[in-house]
Order: sequence, then structure tokens, then C-alpha cells
Amino acid sequence: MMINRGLRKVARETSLLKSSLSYKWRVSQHIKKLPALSQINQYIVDALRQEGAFITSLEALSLPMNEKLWDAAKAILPNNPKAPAFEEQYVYHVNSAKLIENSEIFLWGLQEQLLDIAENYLSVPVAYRGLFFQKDFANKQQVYTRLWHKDPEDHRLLKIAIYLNDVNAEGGPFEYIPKHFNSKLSSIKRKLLYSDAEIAEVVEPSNWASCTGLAGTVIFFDPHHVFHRGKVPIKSHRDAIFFNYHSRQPIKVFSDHWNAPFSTDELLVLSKTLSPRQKECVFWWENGSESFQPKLMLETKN
Ligand SMILES: O=C(O)CCC(=O)C(=O)O
Repeated sequence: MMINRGLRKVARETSLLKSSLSYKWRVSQHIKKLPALSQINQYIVDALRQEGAFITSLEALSLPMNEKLWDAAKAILPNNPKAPAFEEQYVYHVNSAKLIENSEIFLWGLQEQLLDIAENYLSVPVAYRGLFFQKDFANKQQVYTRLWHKDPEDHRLLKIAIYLNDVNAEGGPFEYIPKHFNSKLSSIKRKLLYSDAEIAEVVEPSNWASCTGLAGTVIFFDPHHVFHRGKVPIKSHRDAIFFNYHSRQPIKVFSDHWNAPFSTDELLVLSKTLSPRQKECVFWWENGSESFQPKLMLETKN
């Protein structure tokens, strides 16, 4: 038993090391091809590198598709359930059919400016993993992504969260521990999820960053490099969209949502009007005649 566990650990660490060397090689090959950034976009990338996150708003970003995104979100929100369907349900995800009817939301995440930010931050060609449009219920369940964690999928990840309603301290804000605390946090025993008490032993709660904000708040963050969680909403629910990006050869992806949440056929429908660059981001695992087979992790519960 002990020997098997030891062998599995060595195999895991060897595979991670190989993936890390491959990532470094791909970065060195791509560095000269990175798109130029405007000053504000460079500022976002720098903040992601230093702090692990950057908070702004749709208004400040002023992206061409903002209005279309907002109209599409407004068409979906009234049809979301008012209450959880079963006692333990803490989050509801809008299904792919509704997202295809309102395809502007998927397309918002593929705007050139966002792909430029993602490509510069990841330093390699981008995989666009789609989005989760979700409602987090105020039902006091402190489970899964409401506990502190780091996402394991790739060496660098980018998520962009948009709040669709006002989110105060009791409405389930996204929270993270700024990156410079990582050295202190490296002392805690490695596992997937941590309680408030376990994190508070190492980093005082006054240092936790709580992203409260009005509807239209946008948060760029790297969930691989910062501990983060959705704080349990106590008084009101939270409506939000999370867009996801990583490299085209991630370490591993969750088996239940590696197309997040679309099938390949649905992605084909959504991609009809896309540019070649955008298509490559969507069908990231295809590379000419070669295709990358992502390693799959067990299903998540969210
Ligand atoms: O719900 C939240 O605010 C946290 C989401 C999260 O953990 C993630 O997207 O990795």
C-alpha cells in the first residue's frame, strides 16, 4: 500500500515536472509573438502577475460588446430559478441551450482585447474554455468553491468574473488572498479545500481581499496562483458570469466541463462567425492534424 502510494506520488510529480518544462519551452517559443497591449491592458496583466487579480468595471473596460452582453444577460436572468431545487443546491448554472439562444455572452469572452490580455498573461496561445453563467443561492452552504482553494488545471489560468447584480459583503463576493502571501501559505498541508479557520491561522482575515461591487463589476484573476473562494451569500443571492482561459496544453481539466458547458457540436454553432484566431481559441485541443488529449480529472460538484 505504502509503496503504491509512493509510486503514484512520484508518477504525479514527474508528470507535473514534464508539463512545467513543456510550458516553459512553449513560453520561450511564443514570447516574441505576443500581441502589443494598450497601457490599461498592460496594467491589468501586470496586476495579475503581481497581485493575482485586478478589479474594474464593464464601463471602465468599455468593450465593443458590453451592451450586447448586458442585454443577453437581462434576457436570461428573469428565467433563473428563485430558489434551489433541492436542499444542498448552492449554485445554479444556466444551460447551454439558453446560452446559445443568447450567444453574445459566449462571444463577449472572445473579443480581441480580452484575447490579447489572456495571451500576454498566459504567455502562450490561448484556449477559451467558455463560461459559467451562474446564480449562487443565499443558503449558507459552505461547500466546494465556497471554501478556499487554488485551481489545478494549468500553470497559469485566467478567469474573468462579471457581477450581474450588486454584491455586498453579505451577497457572496469573490474573495482572494493576494499573491504575496503565497510564501506564508506554502506552509499549510496540501489538500483541495480549506476552511476559513485554516487560512486565518496563516493569513489574518484583514488581509483577505473581498471583491464587493456594483452590477457590472469585472474581476480578472488567476485561480491557479491565488487562494480564492466565493464567500457564502447570507442575505442575497449573486448573479455572475465566469469566463475561463488557459493554455492549449493544460496540466489537466475537469472531465465534466472541459467544453464548459458546450458540446463540440454546440461550439460549432456558436463559432460560425468567428475569425481564424477566435476559432483556434475555441477549438484549442485541435492543432492541424495533431490533437491534444487533455488529462481528465474527476467531476466537480458545481
Ligand atoms: O464563486 C466564486 O466567487 C469563486 C469561483 C471559483 O472558485 C472559481 O471560479 O474558481
